[in-house]
Amino acid sequence: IVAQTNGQTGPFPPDFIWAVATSAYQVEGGWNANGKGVSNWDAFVHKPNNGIRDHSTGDVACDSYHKWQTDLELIRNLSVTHYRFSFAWTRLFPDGTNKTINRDGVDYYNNLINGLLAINVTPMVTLFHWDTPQTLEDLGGWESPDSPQWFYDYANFCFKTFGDRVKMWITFNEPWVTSWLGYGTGGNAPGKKDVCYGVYTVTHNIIKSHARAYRLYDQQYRSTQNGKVGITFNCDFKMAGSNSTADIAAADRGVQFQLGWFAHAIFVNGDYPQVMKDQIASHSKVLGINTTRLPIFTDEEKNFINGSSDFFGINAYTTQLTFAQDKSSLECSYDNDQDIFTNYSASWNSSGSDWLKYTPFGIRNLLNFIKNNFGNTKPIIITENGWSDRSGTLDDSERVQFYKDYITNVYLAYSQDGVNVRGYTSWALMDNFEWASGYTEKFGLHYVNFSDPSRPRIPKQSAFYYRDIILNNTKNAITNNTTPTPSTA
Ligand code: GBH
Repeated sequence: IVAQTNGQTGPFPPDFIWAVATSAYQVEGGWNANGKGVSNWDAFVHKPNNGIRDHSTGDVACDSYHKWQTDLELIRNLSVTHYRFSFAWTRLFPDGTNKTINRDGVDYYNNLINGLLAINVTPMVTLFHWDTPQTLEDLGGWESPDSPQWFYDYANFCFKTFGDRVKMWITFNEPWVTSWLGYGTGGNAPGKKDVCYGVYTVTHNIIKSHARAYRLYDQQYRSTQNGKVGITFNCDFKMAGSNSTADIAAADRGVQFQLGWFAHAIFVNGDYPQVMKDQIASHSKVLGINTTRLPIFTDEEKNFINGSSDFFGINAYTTQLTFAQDKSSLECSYDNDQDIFTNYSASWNSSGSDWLKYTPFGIRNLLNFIKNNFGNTKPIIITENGWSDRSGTLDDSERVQFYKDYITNVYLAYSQDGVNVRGYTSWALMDNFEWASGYTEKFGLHYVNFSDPSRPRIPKQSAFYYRDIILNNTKNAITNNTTPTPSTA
């Protein structure tokens, strides 16, 4: 039996997934290289007054379009079992549809996938990480009833072309962000603002799109390709601001509105959480709105959606204190429909991002919430977890502490609470384009010099630390085949 380094971060089960992640728009660059079409993010960053903090773009980003071989080196040095990355829809279908296939894009992803397999790293591919083809955005994007068909055609091509080697698919990354920030507040591309109706329409279409891709895989690919298809959500854990019944209910409601909005239909019964139906109906009534803002699934759609995922992907970062607050007299909005107020405890340390506070207990609570509300039979995979600073320092002892404390809490959820958590993913492989924050917030295990045209990458202290955690766990997995004794510190 190999001794554990600290007795807290493992051992996890032998087949535990240890991954590191990126997404296409955030790292690739090559925004118009060799036949790639324009995405909503390409369009958004090139518009004046788009609100991007440092006025930057992802035109070049980490230049992974050209430097994928260097990325493979970094990935190999980390000793991860899986690499999570996304396809840029417009690199494969320049106009968003299967009318034109961009060979260069197919070659690019083939090279990356084959390169990963050659170093014994399993590709985990996200089909959609927020970069909608602009041609489709112009037709209404995810507000269009045609969007499930667009996504079906795209997923079909990807399964057919890459599915002989890609065995793990994530349909959507954080659809809440697409709905709420893309079509609600407008802080993200495409920058639309419809907090009362649009956000609910978008989520409805995304859930249908996901289910269509899943059923397609079931019917046409699973028997020969034998892979898994899932979806990844984000949720800021909501901790009751006091032990009053009202605040406890408010915290629960907040998680149902953020996570249950998507997960309830897919993992529970094909439909939205009852608390959302009730809240939206009562707010609409007060506002004098007679139409159903929360769209309705037919029974056929419910059956089609229910159970349409092989695993539960979750991106977990932070926690919010949550209080009950009657907002029924305020403007019509998904935000106000919840009747909650959230903030952060002053005792939680700050990161380089306003929304991200140091709350390691929250990841354990969130995993338990998933277990108790969305089922514990399918594997739960943490598909992102990470910490930002503004400096990008190589001496990132804060990030090292973050990984230690968060992974410890994942381990406690697994070993003490019986949560079926089967994988953990660090965000991110390297510093990259952090959406509306541009390059000002850095999450990387590797530093990237964005003023150097060759975009050199340098490992931070956290890269070595994460590798050690992985190696200790995989060593344990190989040499220790007894049931792990949970360690309570
Ligand atoms: C993930 O989002 C993304 O998947 C990834 O692309 C990103 O780089 C990474 O995390 C780090 O942020 O201030 O109102 O605009 C994490 C969940 C949800 C966190 C949206 C930031 C913005 C809140 N994100 N949120 S707001």
